[in-house]
Amino acid sequence: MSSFELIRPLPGAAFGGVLRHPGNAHAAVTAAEEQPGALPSALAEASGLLLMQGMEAMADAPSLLVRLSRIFGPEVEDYRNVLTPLNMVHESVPEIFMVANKPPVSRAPPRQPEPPLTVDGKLPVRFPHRRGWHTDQSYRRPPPDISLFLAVRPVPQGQGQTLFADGTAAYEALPPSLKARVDTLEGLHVGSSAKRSRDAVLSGETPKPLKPQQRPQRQPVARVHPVTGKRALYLCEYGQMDWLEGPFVDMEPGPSGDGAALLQELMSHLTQPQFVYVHEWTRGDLIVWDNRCLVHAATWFDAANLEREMWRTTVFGNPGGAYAGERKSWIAA
Ligand SMILES: O=C(O)CCC(=O)C(=O)O
Ligand SMILES: [Fe+2]
Repeated sequence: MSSFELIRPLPGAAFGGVLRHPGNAHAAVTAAEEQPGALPSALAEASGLLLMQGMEAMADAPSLLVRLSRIFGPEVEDYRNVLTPLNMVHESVPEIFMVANKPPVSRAPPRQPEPPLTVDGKLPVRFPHRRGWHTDQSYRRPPPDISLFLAVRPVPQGQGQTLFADGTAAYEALPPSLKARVDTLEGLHVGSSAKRSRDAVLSGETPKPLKPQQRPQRQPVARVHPVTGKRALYLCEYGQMDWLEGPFVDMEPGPSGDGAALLQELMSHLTQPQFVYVHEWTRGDLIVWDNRCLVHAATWFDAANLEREMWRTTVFGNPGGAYAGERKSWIAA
């Protein structure tokens, strides 16, 4: 008998699920370790998005988050190995990346969309009204599989949400001609430190000479999921694509090229409200998301008056056959 029950979909969305579990974080992690296939199959069944509630005990026992992460794949990122500034890494558990607005992390929230609400008074989700959509660390090859995100100190509901868009459903809903086009297309992804984002290129910043491990990386736009075999749109937008030579390989580059127009079309298709789930955080919520088939975006919160602290781990090692045998692009040779 499984100790877990998957309730699908997530409220207000067409995908995702709530994973009911035995009580608290200690019991849930122990049960997950006893049935190691249960959580990965629930994740696949829920199209790559799982919510586990009541995990607040992890905040006092951070290694529980790492134990739970190991169930989802072969390797859990040690953030000391990926050139992450150390102020963003948990002081005693280096597998935990801290997303927080208080020192020592001091990361500011994204700006509010302009205007802050849609014409019908809703939270904007669709690109380009909503900015910041991405899939984690797509600037590396092979890219990571899964992220786990724990609300240690969320802000009150109505701000500081995380948005998720279902790349599998969005791919399936593409018109046949566009589907055929993206099936062979590659995107060019790059980290923000390379100064090749759309904003950097538009402001005429001189691109930085790149170390080999910072170079833009090609990724399939229609990525085949190694577990489900389904294709999903795999893309980012202004901040995490290479706007100098990309955003797409073998298309006219730059912010006003044909590639830019296609990216605009694909990202606004992918982030339509029918493909999006908006998560309002409660302390102790843990969300597991599959970066291979979903994109996500953070939203604004009132950082002058509120503190928000979230912990993230990254699981990798099962990127799919297209990456077989590759060495890690982000580690210096
Ligand atoms: O702060 C959030 O809601 C999401 C941050 C994010 O994109 C991440 O940690 O990968
Ligand atoms: Fe992210």
